[in-house]
Amino acid sequence: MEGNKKVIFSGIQPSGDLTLGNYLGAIKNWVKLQEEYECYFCVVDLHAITVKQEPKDLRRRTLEMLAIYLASGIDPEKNTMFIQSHVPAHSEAAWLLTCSTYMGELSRMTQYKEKSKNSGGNISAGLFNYPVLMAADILLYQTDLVPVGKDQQQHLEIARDIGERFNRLYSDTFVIPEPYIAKLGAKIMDLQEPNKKMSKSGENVNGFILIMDPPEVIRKKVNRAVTDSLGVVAYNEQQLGVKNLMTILTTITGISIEEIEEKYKGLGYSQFKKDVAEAIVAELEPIQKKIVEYTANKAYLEGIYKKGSEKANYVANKTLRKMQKKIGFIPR
Ligand code: ATP
Ligand code: LTN
Repeated sequence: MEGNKKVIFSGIQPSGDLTLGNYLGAIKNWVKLQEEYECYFCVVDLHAITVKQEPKDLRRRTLEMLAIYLASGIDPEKNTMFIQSHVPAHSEAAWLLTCSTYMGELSRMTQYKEKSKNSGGNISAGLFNYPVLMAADILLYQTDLVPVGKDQQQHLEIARDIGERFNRLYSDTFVIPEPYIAKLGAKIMDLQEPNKKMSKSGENVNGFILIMDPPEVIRKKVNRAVTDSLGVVAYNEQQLGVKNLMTILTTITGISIEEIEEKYKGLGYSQFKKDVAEAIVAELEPIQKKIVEYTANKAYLEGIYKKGSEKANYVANKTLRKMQKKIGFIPR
């Protein structure tokens, strides 16, 4: 811990275009938390290759992801931003932790079960081991808090189990992290099938909004979002589509659910949808401009990820050395 601030670690895979779900469920919270915590924000390229990646796309997306962090308001002076593969301790710690992780617990992971369904039978051992690498990411920085969307809760639980087990086997080594899952926005739903999470790998493009979608596309997608025939803007389980749009509006604007219900009483969905679309456009447009600027400035990005990896390597290696020593390896 530095300056008594608690430590935050989080990461996003550079494996596809980012959605409004990723932004509201993860990055927007990071921006809020950065003042209070010592933060590490990582682009997890080692995780991305658990499924097949085109090398040139992976390269482009990794830098884009860093540009998105910056454009969203993560301050490079206050936080450590880095690329996971630039800190070899992640791969090494993942191996050490793999050796005290059970096949049984890994095979219960929902994300593994879901993703291996779509892999056409060739499931990589990396996909199976994914949660151990994620545990290594988190534990190496003695992390207190991990801000993620709801879908990552199970991975956080196994990271805690892995850390606790190592502490028990070899004496106290790791801080055991807590998840930080926001009350609102932690699970943005698909606009076409509001019982499913919004995902960049969703089949219907009208179901997700990408961070880089132009304003007219955002307006069209929100306008086409599935609602219901009740015609009342209300927050409940019978109106999942409307509930999701209300969640998006409240997460972006800060206007409470009650205020939204009050404001649209008797007005139907048309004005409501227009306002949701404009809120998203107002939030994303300035970020999009900055993403384009940062992406074009390769030298600036390089400066940030190099400085970030220096600090990250220092902190991660300290923990890794402790692990090696406790396991019984001869010091180098
Ligand atoms: P995919 O959707 O393609 O399976 P992913 O978006 O879940 O991938 P990541 O890009 O690594 O995978 O997710 C980054 C962060 O975004 C994580 O913290 C995750 O919990 C969060 N997140 C992803 N989808 C949503 C969503 N629909 N709503 C809120 N948060 C989300
Ligand atoms: N599995 C996460 C990405 C991730 C992560 C992490 C998140 C990898 N390592 C460490 C928080 C902390 C996902 O969102 N799919």
